[in-house]
Amino acid sequence: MLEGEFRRRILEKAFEKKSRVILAFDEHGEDAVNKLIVLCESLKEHVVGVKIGLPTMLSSGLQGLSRLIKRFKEDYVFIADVKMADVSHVNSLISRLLYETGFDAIISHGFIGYEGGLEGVFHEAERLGKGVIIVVSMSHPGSKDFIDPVSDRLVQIALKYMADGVVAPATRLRIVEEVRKTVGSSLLILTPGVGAQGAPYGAGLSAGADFEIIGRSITSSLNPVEKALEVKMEHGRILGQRAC
Ligand code: BMP
Repeated sequence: MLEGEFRRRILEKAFEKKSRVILAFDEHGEDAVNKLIVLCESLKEHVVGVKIGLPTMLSSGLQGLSRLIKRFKEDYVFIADVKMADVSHVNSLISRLLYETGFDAIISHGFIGYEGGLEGVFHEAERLGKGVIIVVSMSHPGSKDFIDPVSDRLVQIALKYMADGVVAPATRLRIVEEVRKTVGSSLLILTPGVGAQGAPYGAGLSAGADFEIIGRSITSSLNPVEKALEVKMEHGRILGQRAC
């Protein structure tokens, strides 16, 4: 399978930094971008990607984020977490704005389906050589109501349209294991839910994920570098076991 640029870069960074950590940043307010700059400066050796959420985008605007991404684009991959779920022409506009801001990949919901929905995201991604990541299950209990019963079909959509990866929860490892069985090495699996949401560091990796998305445990820590190192050490232990 043809490896997309986003996927190639994030795996390259994982190898260089010996890290499987994607930082989730969701803070808002006047100082949010400055705080993210400080984190980006200090975590360069330990984190492969930065996933920026809507609270930050809405309070800081895309211009400030564009400058930040330009400054750190050699150090990290940047993921826009907008969990897209609109009709195609709107998805297409949002994707264009985010990709032109400098984001390397966008997270979209899969339940909107392809025709007249996801196609807007995939077309923009293809046109600009960028990445798409599809949510196939979420870390909160309510995901069992509507999303989890169709997780298998969401994974199939991600495979069919050659997404770069999927998001699946470290809080429900059976799902991560199932997704890995289905996709083999065709898609990256990114797992949120570790740390602040209760799953132990390394839980996602132990179930076969490629990366763990970690937010507040690092961003709210008094010593983010120390916390990232602690996580990295646990990841190293688990990847060592996985290799055996
Ligand atoms: P934290 O580690 O602070 O709980 O942050 C988790 C991050 O992962 C948040 O940015 C959230 O939007 C995201 N996320 C999640 O928690 N669960 C999901 O199912 C999907 C997500 O993208």
